[in-house]
Amino acid sequence: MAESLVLIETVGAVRKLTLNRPAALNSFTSAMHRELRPALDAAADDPAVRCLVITGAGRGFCAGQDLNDPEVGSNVGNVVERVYKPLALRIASMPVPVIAMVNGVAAGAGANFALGCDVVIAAKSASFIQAFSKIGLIPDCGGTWLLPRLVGRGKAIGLAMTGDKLSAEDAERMGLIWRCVDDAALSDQTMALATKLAAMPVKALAATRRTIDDALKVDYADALSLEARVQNEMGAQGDFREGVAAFLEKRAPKFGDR
Ligand code: T3D
Repeated sequence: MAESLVLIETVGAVRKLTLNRPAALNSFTSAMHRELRPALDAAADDPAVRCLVITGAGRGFCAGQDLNDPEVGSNVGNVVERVYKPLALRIASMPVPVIAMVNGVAAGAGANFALGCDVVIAAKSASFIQAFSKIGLIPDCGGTWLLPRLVGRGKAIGLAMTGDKLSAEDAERMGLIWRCVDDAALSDQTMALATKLAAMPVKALAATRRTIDDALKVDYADALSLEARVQNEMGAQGDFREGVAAFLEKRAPKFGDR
């Protein structure tokens, strides 16, 4: 039987997905997408999952679209609309925090797939490449939206036009990613953070992501109104009552909403 292109593991309340085509740096094929989408949907639908970690097998995270895939070249825009847009939106709408554990090179749609996650932790030896310009394309999988928001227009255009390799250390310095850690510490530090987030009020964490993204689209007064609306929703959740009660009773909270 062929090996799975997306390995699925569950560690406590953390679901870990590993892109698994190491010989081709885990570049995306149609077959991999056919496994990845249901794996993401299953994590979203499983109430026991409270944090998602995505990584790659071998020395790469993901080298973007597999350029050997027969679908490439036929109608690039159609692939972006049909595959990469829903993939990016799936990540952005996960009901739990999503961590990209970037173990190696992340290029093209693979880089932006990682950058669309809530927290990006990369090994020192990892790198990020907006490889699109080198083959006559523009950044996709959310790159045009994410890059200027993460690092500002100037750096975004520089990264996208040159397609230069950005080290994980520079990516952290630039504010493109959350943390760069020693290679040997990547897995432990990521899983420790995932376990910590999984024990937090994840419904509020997902609402935090959504509200920050929404606030970027409106003016200050509207952002303040948005906060009031979402806070109203959060204030009605069991997690808020539990958080306050635990604080007052001087005990650890036990959050359950999702
Ligand atoms: O139509 C549509 O679908 C549009 C959507 C586009 C979205 C995109 O993602 S466009 C961008 C696609 N990705 C790239 O252009 C990156 C191509 N890869 C590279 O530039 C380099 O591989 C890296 C800089 C990422 C890493 O370089 P290096 O020297 O560490 O590794 P390598 O030797 O180039 O790659 C190792 C193997 O992986 C190699 O195979 P081989 O020779 O050992 O059999 C290489 O061909 C393969 N590989 C790497 N990236 C891809 C790939 N095979 C197919 N597609 C890839 N994207």
